[in-house]
This record gives sequence, C-alpha cells and structure tokens, in this order.
Amino acid sequence: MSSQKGFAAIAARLEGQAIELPSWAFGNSGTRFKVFATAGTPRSVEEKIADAATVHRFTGLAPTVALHIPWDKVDDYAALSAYAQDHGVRLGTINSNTFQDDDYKFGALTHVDAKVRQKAIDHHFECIDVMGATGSRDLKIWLAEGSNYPGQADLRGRQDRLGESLSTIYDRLGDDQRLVLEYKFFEPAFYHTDVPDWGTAYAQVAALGDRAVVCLDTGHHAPGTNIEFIVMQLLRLGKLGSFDFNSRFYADDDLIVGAADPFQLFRILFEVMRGGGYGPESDVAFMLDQCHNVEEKIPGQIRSVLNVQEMTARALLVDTDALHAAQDAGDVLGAHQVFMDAFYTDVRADLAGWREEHGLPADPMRAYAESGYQAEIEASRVGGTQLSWN
Ligand code: LRH
Ligand code: MN
Ligand code: MN
Repeated sequence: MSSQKGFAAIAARLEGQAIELPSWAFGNSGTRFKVFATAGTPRSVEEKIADAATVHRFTGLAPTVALHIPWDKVDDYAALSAYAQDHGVRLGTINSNTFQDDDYKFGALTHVDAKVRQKAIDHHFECIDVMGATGSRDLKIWLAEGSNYPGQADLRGRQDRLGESLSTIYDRLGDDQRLVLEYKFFEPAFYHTDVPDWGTAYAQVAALGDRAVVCLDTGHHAPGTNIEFIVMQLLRLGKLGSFDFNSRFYADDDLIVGAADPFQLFRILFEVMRGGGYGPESDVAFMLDQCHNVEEKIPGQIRSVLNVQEMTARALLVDTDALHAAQDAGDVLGAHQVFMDAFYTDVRADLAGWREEHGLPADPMRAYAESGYQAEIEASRVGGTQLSWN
C-alpha cells in the first residue's frame, strides 16, 4: 500500500522558489578541445541579463542573475543593476575569479609571495565594492589552487596562508554580506587542491565567523559520493550557504541539473527540506552553475530550473510522518517505499496547472520555442564579439 500526499497539500510550498542563473551560462562554451559559436549569443553583459530575464519570464523561477568578475566587468554597476531591474530581475551573487591571470600560476590566496596574495585579496575587495553597488549579499569564492606533483608544494603552508587571506577578505564584508567558499576535489590542479572537500571548506569558514558559509557544487565530488549526506551535515552545522546545481557523468561536466541523475537531485532536495534549507526562512541560496556546449542556452536554463522545481515538488511529497513511523519501527522496506513513492510521482501535469494559476505558460519550453525570442536575438545580435563563458 502506498502512502502519499497529494499535490494540493504541497502547492503552497512552491511559492517563491528562486533559482539564481549564472551569467556565464548564456555565453559560448565548450571543452578544452573546442568552443562552439551559437547564433544569438550575447555580446555584452546586458544581453546576458536580458536572456536570464527571459528565463524568468517564462518560468517565474529565476529572479536573480549571478555575475563573475572580471568576465562581467562594467564601469557602472548601479546602472547595470537598474538595467536588470528594468528587465524584471536583480543582480545576485558576485563570483570572484583568480584562475585566469599568469600571476596566479602557483596560487593566489595561497601563493608564497605576499605581493601575489595581496593582488588576489585586492581583487576580492573590488568584488565587495561591486556588491555594494549591486546590493548583492554573497561573495562566492572558488579557488583553482593546488599542485600537480607530490612534493611540489607545502600543503600545510598553503592552508595557513589561505586562512589568513580569507580572514582579510572576510573582515572587509558588510554586516549583511556573506563569504561563500566553494570546494572542488580536483581540476585544474590534479595532485592536490587547496579546498578539495566540504570538510576543508567547513574548517576554513568556521574559523572566519557566522557570515562565512560553504557552497556545494553538485559536480565537485568524486564519483559515488553521497552528496545528500554532505547536505545534511552542512545544514546541521549551520554552514550550508548555497548550491551550484548542475549534473555530471564523469567529472565537472556542468550538464543540465537533474539530467544525469534525477534521483540524486531528489535525494539532495529531500535533505535540504529535512534540514530547514528550503523556504522563505532559509538562507540557503539555490544557483545553477552550468554550461551549454551543444544545446541552445536559454532553453537549457529553462529546462534546468524546471528540473529543480519538479524534484522540489516530488521531495515535498514525501509523507514524512509515514516515513518517520516506518524508520522508528525498523521497517526498512516500508520506509524505503514511502521515499520512492514520492520520487516516482509524476507531478508534471500538476505543475503545468500551478503555472497557469500563476499567469505563467503551462509548458515554458514550448512557450519559449513559440515566442520568437530566439529568432529575434539570432537576427539582431550580429556584429560585435560573442561572449565566451570565460
Ligand atoms: C569551478 C566552478 C566555480 C566557478 C565556475 C565557473 O569549476 O564551478 O563555481 O566560478 O565553475
Ligand atoms: Mn561552481
Ligand atoms: Mn565547477
């Protein structure tokens, strides 16, 4: 016998769900072998924002856009912010970038040379200034630092310098701003990475203070890692700041979230809810971090936010009373069935109805395809230089 909540019982909890879009998802991207150009690709930060706003218009799910500095560097961030608002979205997380400068070949915040460390710290100060102008809450730091060969670097010295650099950056933040540290187990460094895992990220942010938290990028773990366990633990410790959602088959593939493993996304979202990381009272930010190499970019982002919404609805459907009763009774398969009943529930028709009630297209993918926006940008965005994701 299956235990199941109905969609009507959870519909209200879908209100206000927000998934931030990365500006770089709209630029051309590829692998280290080839970047493919696509017709209609933005040539300016404004065009990226216009595309992100289009995703929001068709889905109601993506009210903010994350910027990456210097990829999205402009002279006037207040004007950019006003531009975004005119298009119905806001500027969100500011991502720093210390991975494309020759000076950072052997590290940035961890570099042995204090001058190079200061240059990287100054870049973060610049990002904090941008946050002041855009009204952004989060400074997201992902570091490409590490080494390729055993013996190449002093692992401990680098960790100590990282702590000092982060603390200097943290001290510069305003009272309402957060430092969000993202970990990644390898790449571009292959032997060791300075922030490889949630434990290291946790240790570093815990030393900083309450406004320092961890970003969990779903593509940044070794294959087979139980990511929902990490979600649970970071929430339990009060340190889960945000998600970079994407999906992967092999490494940091940056594919559409929920494409490779919808069940994993469901399990993650269930733990998010279990730990209080979902809803208006929560500070956990949902964001995409993806690239669209061979598929169209705007539909790629629309598909992604819909996938998150769909698995959110399914995770909300878990009958937690029945689940806990079965867990407490030691009913292994009964508990498992309650969980799987929710996962296997097809909510697509209910979500289509929910969208219509909210003045949104029932099928955003189709509505976008029929809207003429793609043809319009392909025709109008000629000349100039298409932006690449990096
Ligand atoms: C690193 C990463 C990080 C960067 C983004 C472009 O792999 O996930 O979040 O900022 O890619
Ligand atoms: Mn990321
Ligand atoms: Mn990544």
